[in-house]
Amino acid sequence: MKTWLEKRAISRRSALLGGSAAMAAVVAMDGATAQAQTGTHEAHGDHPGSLGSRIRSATTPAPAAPKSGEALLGATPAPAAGGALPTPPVLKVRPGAAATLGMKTQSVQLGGRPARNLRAYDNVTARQYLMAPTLEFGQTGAFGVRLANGLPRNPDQAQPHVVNVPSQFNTTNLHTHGLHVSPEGRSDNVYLEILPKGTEAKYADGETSVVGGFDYVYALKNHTPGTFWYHPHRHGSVAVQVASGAAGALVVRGGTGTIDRVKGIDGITEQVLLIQQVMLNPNGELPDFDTLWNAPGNGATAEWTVNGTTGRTLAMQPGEVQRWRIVNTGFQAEAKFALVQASGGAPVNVTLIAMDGINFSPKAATVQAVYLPPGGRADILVKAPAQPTKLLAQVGQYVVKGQGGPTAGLTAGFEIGGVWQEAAFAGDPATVFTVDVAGAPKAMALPGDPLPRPLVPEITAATTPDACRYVVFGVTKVTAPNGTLKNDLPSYNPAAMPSSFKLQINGELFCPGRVLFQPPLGSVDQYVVSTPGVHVFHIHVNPFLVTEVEGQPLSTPMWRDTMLVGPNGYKALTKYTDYAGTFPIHCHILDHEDVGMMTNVTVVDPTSKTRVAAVTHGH
Ligand SMILES: [Cu+2]
Repeated sequence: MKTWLEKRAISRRSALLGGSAAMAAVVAMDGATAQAQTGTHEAHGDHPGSLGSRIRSATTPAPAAPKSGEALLGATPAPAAGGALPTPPVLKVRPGAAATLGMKTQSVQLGGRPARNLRAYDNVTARQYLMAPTLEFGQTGAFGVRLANGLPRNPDQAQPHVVNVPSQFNTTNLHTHGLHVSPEGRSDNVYLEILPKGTEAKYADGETSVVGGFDYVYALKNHTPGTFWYHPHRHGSVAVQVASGAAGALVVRGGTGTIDRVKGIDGITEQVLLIQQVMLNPNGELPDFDTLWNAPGNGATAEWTVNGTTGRTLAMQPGEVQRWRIVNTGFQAEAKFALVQASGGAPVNVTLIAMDGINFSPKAATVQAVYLPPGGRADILVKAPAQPTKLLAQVGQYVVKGQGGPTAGLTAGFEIGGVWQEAAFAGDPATVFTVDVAGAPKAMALPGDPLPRPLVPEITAATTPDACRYVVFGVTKVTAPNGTLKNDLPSYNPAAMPSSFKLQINGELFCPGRVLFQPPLGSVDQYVVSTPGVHVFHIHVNPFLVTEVEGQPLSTPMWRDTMLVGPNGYKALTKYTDYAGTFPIHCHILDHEDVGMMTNVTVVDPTSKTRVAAVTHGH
């Protein structure tokens, strides 16, 4: 019987590619002149009237797709091996303006192999790399994103859509993961569906689904600055699209008094690092859910890439400090990210200043690695050694407690009893890029204490919650033909779903119209999260303050919005501020979410006549 780790382990090819072969390529290309394409594009309010009105009706013309053509394999020069690590282009959005994101079919060279017909965001100037642009917002204002769905029409559009059975993989929408914004209307409303351009209007109901494109607008109010991200969240096609690389960073840039203006952080070089886990069949494609669910038995594999590449080089000067914004955009696997000496493999300490976009305060943490569930982010300050050298950036799954070894896993990345918890890689990690420390010394200092407090609710581990919410992620065990219980997940069989097996929260599959909790606006809840397996808890709109992991109180409680959960679970506090409305909580192993491991929470405004704004238009 396969263990959970074996079931979910990504291809061991990644370790091979990250090992001697990739290193040989790096050495061979040392000093080469290959340049990463980067760029900054300011979005201007060219269609201000189209934002802020009610949801587009089915008959309203969709916004035009970006003019640039589709990137087909061979249509653009294949990127050279080696060379500089590319950086996602930046779409800086001004208050009142909108950026355009095009969802398209794209074929690119991904790390060491061709990837064909991926569903991914148009990557603007850097289109030969699979990396979505970075959206940059300010702390306050209405920031627009015009999403254009340029994917082909769904072949199964006319077929009945059964909830929790993945289908219609070309229908999309947009989630701003981690942003504290309204979950309703044109904001972070993941119950909307954006059908492919050209879909017959009869399939759009004008209230929860539209054809071709949609103008989102996100009203931020003194938002905490940090590293967030965006990705599709249309129930049933989330995993297929995110596993295609449809995911980009979303940076909220802070002003005076915030972490971004601290001496030693303000103005230093930043790198967005999108950790990717793109699942491809032997033909280099990800056509459907079956491909990723039945991997690797069906021949589909995923390799770790960063910004669409492997084996690239990031240049730093001796003594230089850079800020790296790391996003685990993988659809499924937790990732440990670490820097080690190329010679000897000794760990290199880094300074962790934020998790899930919320900065540490008053102190940063000195750590050997960061531990990111799918959907998690870390901001680290990397100080290059004083002498020229080479460092390796490694990514891999890590040993999870109870799932492959005695080393702590679910506690990794937290401070317990005054000790920062680390965990070993599970197997050989992939070397995703090399840091080449060379050139003139650049004496830069790390920031001192205290770091300013993040702009989050003023609650602490001592805050008394108004209610306690139990959330249990569970898999219904399936009776095998011989009558014994199977612990592993059965093969995905659309014809037998959803009755054959159930990935559930509190014993229930996702039901669009059902609301699990109805907390009042402004109240504080304690979440007690657990599972007999291993899953990933994510709440939209409001982050949570983790106070206790596996029965052990944290030395310093930590704000998160996405977190691995295991048998002994954890406790966290959240306060529902600013925004009433309905949003999901779900497992961020996205194939789990697509088959039903999701439920709804409605934050009720006691002053409103509408007691429960339940979602009534499910699909
Ligand atoms: Cu799960």
